[in-house]
Amino acid sequence: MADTKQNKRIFSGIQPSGNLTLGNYLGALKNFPLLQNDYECYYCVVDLHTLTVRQDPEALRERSYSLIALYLAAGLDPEKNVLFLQSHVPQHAELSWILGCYTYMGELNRMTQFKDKSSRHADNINGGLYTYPVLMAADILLYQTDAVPIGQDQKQHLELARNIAERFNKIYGDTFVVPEPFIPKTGARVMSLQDPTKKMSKSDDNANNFVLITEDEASIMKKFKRAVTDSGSEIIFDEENKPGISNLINIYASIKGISREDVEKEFAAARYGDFKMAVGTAVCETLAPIKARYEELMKDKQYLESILRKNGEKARTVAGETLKDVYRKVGFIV
Ligand code: ATP
Ligand code: LTN
Repeated sequence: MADTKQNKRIFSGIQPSGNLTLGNYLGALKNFPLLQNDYECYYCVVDLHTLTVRQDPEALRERSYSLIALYLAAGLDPEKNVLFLQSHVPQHAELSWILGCYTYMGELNRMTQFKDKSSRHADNINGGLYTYPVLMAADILLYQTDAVPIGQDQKQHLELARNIAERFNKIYGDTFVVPEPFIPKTGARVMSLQDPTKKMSKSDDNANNFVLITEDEASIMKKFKRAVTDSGSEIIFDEENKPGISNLINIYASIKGISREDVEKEFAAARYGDFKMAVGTAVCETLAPIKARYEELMKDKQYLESILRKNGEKARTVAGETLKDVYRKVGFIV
């Protein structure tokens, strides 16, 4: 049979480590529903990953429900996508152990997210933080994933997953599909509104640096009004000399689904102040219905719970098949 998109698989995950930002939305979440009609999609709430940083147990549980509600609110149809929790599928941790034995320290030492997070959490540089990319590789490889929608910052981790898959396949014969990254042209790296040389991040201490998906309109507008811009007055994309304006162009292009050049043309005669307000308004228009739907969904935990239970079952079946094949190949009695 021809290899149609229908039997191609997508996998992606987001950590329930905080409220999602506009960066998470444009870099990842916004692209998830675009794939649901053409691919078999697995979207996971990767709760195991969050323990690399200390979590409050009750808050973590609440944020996991919250993230599933956001997946749905962003437009993911629970009948068409497998929406599930990582901790409901034990095969993630099991495969992670095996893949760890096929990953070199040298490879893990090169991971920039590890270097970055260990400098930010110097009092808790734990083993999980170090081996985290191996768990991410297990997440992806368990589902024989063809493509992984992610933001730019995860590209290095995806490269590692590819290398591990290729290494394993070479030793034991074809076992894993080697996944491709799916990184959007605009919105793949949304920068902080106050310091546009660093990534917008949900764990930032300064709330003026980010906009949350569920933030109220007045607050979003205020943050865009205060967003740092650059010297000069032209609205042109130049990341090196105009990081602030370039970030805003990128956000607007991604929200509207247009190119950066189109944004430059649309605002050729505009002033910085007007442009900032236009970006803020476009962001609010897109996020408002998502926020409203999210708030509705959060009132019905039983519904969210039922989705998780049903889909956990499906995910375990698919993951179980891959793991069994791996166990057999490495020499375990299955
Ligand atoms: P933290 O700030 O706690 O490290 P994070 O937001 O970087 O978290 P995740 O929640 O795991 O990390 O990210 C989920 C997805 O959002 C990933 O695909 C990631 O690449 C993407 N993403 C995160 N930040 C941005 C950003 N600023 N711009 C674009 N995409 C982003
Ligand atoms: N490492 C990612 C989250 C993540 C992920 C995944 C993304 C964990 N497992 C599998 C895509 C596929 C992050 O920190 N943003």
